[in-house]
Amino acid sequence: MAESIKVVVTGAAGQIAYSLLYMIAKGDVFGQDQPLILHLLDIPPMMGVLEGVVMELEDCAFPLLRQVVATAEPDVAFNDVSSAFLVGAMPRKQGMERRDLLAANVKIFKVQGEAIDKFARKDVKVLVVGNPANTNALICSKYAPSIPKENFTAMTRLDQNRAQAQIAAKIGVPVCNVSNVIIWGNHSSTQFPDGSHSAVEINGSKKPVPDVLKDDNWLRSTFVETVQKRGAAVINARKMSSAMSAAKAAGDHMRNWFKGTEPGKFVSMGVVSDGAYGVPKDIVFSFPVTIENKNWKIVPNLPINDFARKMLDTTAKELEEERTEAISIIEA
Ligand code: NAX
Repeated sequence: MAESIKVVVTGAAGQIAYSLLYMIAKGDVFGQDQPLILHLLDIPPMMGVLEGVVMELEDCAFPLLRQVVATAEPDVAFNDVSSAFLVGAMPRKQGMERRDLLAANVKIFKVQGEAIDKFARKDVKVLVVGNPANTNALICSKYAPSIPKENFTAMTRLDQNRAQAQIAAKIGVPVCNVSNVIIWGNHSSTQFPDGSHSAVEINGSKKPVPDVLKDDNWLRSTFVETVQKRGAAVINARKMSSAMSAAKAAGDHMRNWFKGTEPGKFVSMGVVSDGAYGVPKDIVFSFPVTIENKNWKIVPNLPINDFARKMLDTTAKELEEERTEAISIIEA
């Protein structure tokens, strides 16, 4: 059997982590032949709850789980880790302004970036789930200059999975028959869920989704809005934000990063923009990517029509504004 790898989950006492830790420890992310040491980070007031989570992990008797380290110290949590799920973040409280939320999170992701820089493996793969995920990932990477910026990503996989499910339901096929749905931009209501390059397998043959649907209007309106507002719809119904589906998406994101994407398929990840598709550099923007040998590559040369151009520009603008605000907080 392979040597154990260390994996950290922050916000480990929270609701997403409760589902995510199960998936990781069971072998659904890094494989059934990969033993694990789990590092769980949360804040001091949550250490009691975290103790309960540790007990449950022990009681699951997972064959792959070799050790669990629960801590409130970033230096301990990030020590020697190969993979980091940054789930913990300051939630938006009533009466809190956007800037206050950003300020609280800039502080958290600065501290964690510094700890990653000092203590994590240099090839650590970082996935930021905690919101505002894209800008948090950018800040984190800025404070970890010894780690390649390609190693910092933000989660838009939940949006992708939601989009894939909407298209599958509309056509009436199993969700696994739909591929290559794209989420462009920010994990926010400005994101652009794009079904125009997606494909569907029907009776063993693959067809472009727009040709099967024959309803571009749906793809540009109802579909986009449903995916953009799906998080709010779940909160309305459940009185709590998406957790099981968010954990599943985080696992999907990291599994693809470690194990690669299937031939002919791509997935969406928030990555530091290199200027592809006319997107400004130095923002964490969700692009379609393929992954091989743990390296992601933005899918090149997809045609971008006028509608898509407008959508890409809107979400990029929001990310530039978030970056400006975050940097002004840091420099204040
Ligand atoms: P919970 O409030 O249940 O859990 C968050 C946990 O993070 C708490 O235990 C808290 O004590 C901890 N925490 C806070 N500050 C911390 C710090 N500095 N270090 C370590 N831990 C810290 O939230 P949950 O529902 O699990 O959601 C976590 C984050 O995911 C939120 O920011 C949420 O907005 C975000 N989401 C992101 C999604 C995405 O697609 N990118 C979708 C789901 C989710 O809304």
